[in-house]
Amino acid sequence: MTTPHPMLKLADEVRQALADGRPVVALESTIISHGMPYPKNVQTAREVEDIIREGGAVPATIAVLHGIPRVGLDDDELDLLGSDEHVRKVSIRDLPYVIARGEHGATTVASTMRLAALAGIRVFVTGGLGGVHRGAEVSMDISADLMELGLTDVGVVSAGVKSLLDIGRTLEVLETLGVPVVSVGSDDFPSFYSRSSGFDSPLRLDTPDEVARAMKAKWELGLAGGMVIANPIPQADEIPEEQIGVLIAKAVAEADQLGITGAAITPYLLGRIVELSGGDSLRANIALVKNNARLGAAIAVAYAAL
Ligand code: PSU
Ligand code: MN
Repeated sequence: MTTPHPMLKLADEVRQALADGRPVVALESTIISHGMPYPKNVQTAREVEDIIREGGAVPATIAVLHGIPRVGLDDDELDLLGSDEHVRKVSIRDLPYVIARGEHGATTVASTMRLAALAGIRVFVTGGLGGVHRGAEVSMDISADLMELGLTDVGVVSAGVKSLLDIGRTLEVLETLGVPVVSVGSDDFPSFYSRSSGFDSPLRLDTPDEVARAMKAKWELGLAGGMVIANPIPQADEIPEEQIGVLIAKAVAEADQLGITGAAITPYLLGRIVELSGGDSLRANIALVKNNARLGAAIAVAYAAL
């Protein structure tokens, strides 16, 4: 096992599991602080941790609290992340800042991946990945999540990429960065609320064990960087693209009009889509994160057994 980086504070349970080589699943916190409204966000975070435990792995939610990168949080800490308005959205570039200032930070996919890797965790569960924003050929707004996937050895389970992003260009950038994009049990690459995005998945695997073996092969070969493990939303919870696409387009147009850019854009769009869908998008979001937690736990268990 890797010795956790000394600047991180690990929960005892997480530290012990890693020392024993038992399965651990990392979870991000931007989804809690900036991805869902309170109190559903905190309730979901707890339920997701429970699902990971039921799946035989130890959950490790990652965030920065009082300037300290933390791996594994208790109930009160999850509540603080979900309710305190001063929790900053922290991607890779923001980590030094919140640490120096002793602030609270909710970590994105990129910064959660990095902190997970520094702790020695190989599997991470989230909802949706950041990617290439629509219009990025002018704005150059490409999430640091993609760069991090090219660098850091963590498998990231998500429900794919929201169609508020440019999915085709996101897949192209991932290819350039050498990141395997694997859809589990599907030939289509999923688009978060919908089981398909209209794009074929670059790769397909069908079982947690196959995914674990692909991760192991990658890193044993010294191929640095992560893996996108795309898990389509369950059929019963899906919102068809025809239905959600209109609302997404409306939210994107509004953001454009309001001049919202940079780190604020994803949280704005997520919140607006919840309003425009009358809560349907939030229900789908919660269902897909739980579905990802089930798969992520199974992959972590399979990986630990290799
Ligand atoms: N996509 C979602 N839900 C989310 C996010 C993205 O469907 O909560 C969050 C994740 O934390 C992701 C971040 O890493 O937004 C990407 O933000 P940006 O595009 O600013 O890098
Ligand atoms: Mn951005």
